[in-house]
Amino acid sequence: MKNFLYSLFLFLIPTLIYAEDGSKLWLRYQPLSAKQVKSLSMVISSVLIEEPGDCTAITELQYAWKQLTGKELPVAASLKDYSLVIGTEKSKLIQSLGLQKELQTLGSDGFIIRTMKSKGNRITVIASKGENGLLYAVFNLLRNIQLYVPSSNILRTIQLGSSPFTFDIKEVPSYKIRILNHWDNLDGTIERGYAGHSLWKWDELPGKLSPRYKEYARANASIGINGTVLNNVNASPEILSNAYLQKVKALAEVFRPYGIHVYLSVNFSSPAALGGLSTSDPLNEGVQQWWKDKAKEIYGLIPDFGGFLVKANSEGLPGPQDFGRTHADGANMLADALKPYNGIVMWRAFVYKSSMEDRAGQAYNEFTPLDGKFRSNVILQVKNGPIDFQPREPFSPLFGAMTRTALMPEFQITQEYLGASNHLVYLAPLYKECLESDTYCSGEGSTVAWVTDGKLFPHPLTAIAGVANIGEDANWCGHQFAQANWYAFGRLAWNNELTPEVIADEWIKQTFNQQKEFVEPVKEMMLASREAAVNYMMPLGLHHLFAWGHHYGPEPWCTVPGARADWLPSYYHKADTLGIGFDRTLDTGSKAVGQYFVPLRNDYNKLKTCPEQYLLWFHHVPWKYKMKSGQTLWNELCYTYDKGVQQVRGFQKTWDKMESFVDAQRFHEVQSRLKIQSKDAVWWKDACLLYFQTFSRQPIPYDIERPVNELDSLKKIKLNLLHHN
Ligand code: GCV
Repeated sequence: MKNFLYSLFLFLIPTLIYAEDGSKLWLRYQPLSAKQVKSLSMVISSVLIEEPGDCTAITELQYAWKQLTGKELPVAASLKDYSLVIGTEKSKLIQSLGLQKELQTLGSDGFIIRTMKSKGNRITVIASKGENGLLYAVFNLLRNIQLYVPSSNILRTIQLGSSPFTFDIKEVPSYKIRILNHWDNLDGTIERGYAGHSLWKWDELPGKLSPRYKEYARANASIGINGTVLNNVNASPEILSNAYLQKVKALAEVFRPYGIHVYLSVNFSSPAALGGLSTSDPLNEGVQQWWKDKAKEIYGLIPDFGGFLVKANSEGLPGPQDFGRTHADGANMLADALKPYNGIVMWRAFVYKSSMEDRAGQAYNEFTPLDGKFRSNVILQVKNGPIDFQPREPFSPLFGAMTRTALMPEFQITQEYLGASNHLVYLAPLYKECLESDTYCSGEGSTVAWVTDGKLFPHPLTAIAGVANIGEDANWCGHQFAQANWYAFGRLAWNNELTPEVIADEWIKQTFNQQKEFVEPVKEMMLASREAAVNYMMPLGLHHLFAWGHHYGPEPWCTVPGARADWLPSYYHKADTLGIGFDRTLDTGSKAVGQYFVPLRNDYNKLKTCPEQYLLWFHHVPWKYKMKSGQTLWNELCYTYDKGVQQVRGFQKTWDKMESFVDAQRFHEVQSRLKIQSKDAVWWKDACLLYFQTFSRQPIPYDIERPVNELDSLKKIKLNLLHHN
């Protein structure tokens, strides 16, 4: 019996060690070895707290220190060798170290981590203007400890300062507001959410607080996110009722210690729908007063409330145009109501009417005439591309076109068009591609990043938004690797100069392990994954080939009687016997290319100079057109789809080899999702090639994998997933 129990115990050890469900995200704080703890103590061995003891930064530091080293970090009463000194500019000690002037340049969230000498002691100082900065600094320090200490010798490897063994870090976030948009409905469902139901338990709030609220706040703070819009942009007026505001207040109180401000999406017709007014016309005094009263009520409950996010006159939602007013009239009316409390309005530019006008050009046409007409506390929220979060789009031409209006990029973290939570698609390369795009609005170097982060146009407001992929699943995001997209969004919002490589490296090491044999191949897989998805879904500038409603699988043939043309794939691919692609050129097309600055306008306009990744976005191209590779367009399309399939097969091979490096649960979850992705990639390839072949009338090159599906059977697939267009 004893022997049996002993063997059972031995058998269970690995399971216990390896039972991981991903719920800890990148905040796992894996214990360091005794040698590593010793190395660390030769840099930091006590903490001198120049802040009130209940400061969140200290709590997080102590918690993590215990996890990493097995011990509390001793609190020192006075300065000692190897002290970590933590304080804001108000601290006498920080002032005596001569940091005050420098801190003034860092804004409210920036910080310094610096190794210095003081009275003969070698100390590391964490300093900022306010408490939020300290929190970000602590998370930065903890990240660096995790990334560098496990390498053999900390004294050699933490060379973050000007000389070895020192920290010299100074960070100021790229954007003032770094915000998640939750498309969570009040009934607990999430529009385009693939990780279970909403985290927000509206029925239980405000009385009951799920422990996950605090975990959510910690995770966000650890990557620098400082705002959250709790509800769907397709907003129910109900969110502004007092009953819901009480619930929002309860959440705001949990998030506040982590520097996270709460924002709400509002329905433009709330004055009528909720307030019982006869109109919601923004120029009506009663309506204006209603919003002012509502703002007063909100700020009475939540003094640090951030403001409103508004989707208006878009996809059937109400807006100022219903009353013959402009977007500026609508946004300014809300901005005036929020102004006394320093609240802001994020007004979405995602608008398109059911008209014959090219959808890709509509937001630009509606908004550019309003440049300079918005209040200073309004910021326009612009999706990265001109259509709708496709696997690849050129950047939205609104970036750079409205120099007198603050503009914020909106990215999608949730994978509406990228295989939901089944596909491994690391999105940092997509975000970065947009941020790095040169708009040429003020000559070369006017990147989307610089246009929006205040470097080029000094707007008082700078912000960036990501549509969250978070739900109540244990691992938060559905797919273990989808956590990397939440992480990457936060890190890029904090520092838009970081590279996808660096972010992936950080994420893998904190989320899984530090072993080179694991980190390198997994990183390579992540970095290739977005391009792979483009390849097997919509290469060469193809877009919106998705199935009606759920946007998961391919349906390039889709027809729905009475449907809006611009909700159907054929509107976008325009395949016929001559060729394929949307002609947006100046002479023969929709002229949308004219919305870009020179030289892009000219480059995109000409078939020969248009980058091939955008070819079918801007041109209707003959099937036999010679591509740069020397292949015809048709062959190139076939080879690219096939490449996408092969890439996913490669990811499977990579992952299967990683079994010994990962806990069983996470290994199997990822493995099984890669199987789905692999099958889906073939589904995409067969569906698109077999369908487009009916137009090209060319054989699929014989050296690539043959279709394994019949077009007719693929056409019969009807997935029973949610949603409208
Ligand atoms: C929240 C696309 C999505 C919709 C989404 C909309 C938007 O159309 O399919 O689900 O609605 O974008 O961004 O407002």
